[in-house]
Amino acid sequence: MLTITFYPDPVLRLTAKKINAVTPEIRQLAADMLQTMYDANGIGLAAPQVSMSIRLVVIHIPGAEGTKKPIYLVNPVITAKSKEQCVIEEGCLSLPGISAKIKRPEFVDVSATDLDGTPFTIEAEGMLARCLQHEMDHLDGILFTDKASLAAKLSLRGELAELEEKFRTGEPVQMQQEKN
Ligand code: K1U
Ligand code: ZN
Repeated sequence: MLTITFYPDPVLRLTAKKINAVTPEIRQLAADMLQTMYDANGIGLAAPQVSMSIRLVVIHIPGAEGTKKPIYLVNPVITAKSKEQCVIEEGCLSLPGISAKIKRPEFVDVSATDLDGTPFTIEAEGMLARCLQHEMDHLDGILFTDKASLAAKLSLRGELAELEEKFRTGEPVQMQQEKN
């Protein structure tokens, strides 16, 4: 199990590096990220959230409208996004206890490489489109709170300041609904 990095760790603000080759180490990291995501009850995880500043994302959205199986994305790129936008409540494993309604494109097309080095594309809508955008923002050092409305940003100020203080003092951060 990997350790999830919390806001405001500077690694979350870096532009992650492109992966040049899918090595056994990258495959092992992807497997460990997936297990870490499951243990934290998440639906997605980007490598910077486990302090690895590389362009690797895992996503598994359970349920009938979900992804059925995990998706591994190496060097993902959004190739198209819809003009239609929608508002969905987002959370983030790196910002435990914080959520906000965020407006983003409703549909996106994403190109990436899988763990065999094979290119693939996804035409995504709903929660998958949302999660892809959220995770790919992590690769560019962007957090969902950056995209919140001004009113939401103001109301989140106290909670963000609490996480900043815990980071400064080293006080442990409580994950939400963490599995035992
Ligand atoms: O990147 C992350 O921190 C993972 C994040 C993904 C995500 C959730 C919701 C919208 C966009 C992206 C999470 O998995 S947060 C925890 C979670 O499972 C969840 C939270 C809110 C709604 C649905 C799921
Ligand atoms: Zn996140």
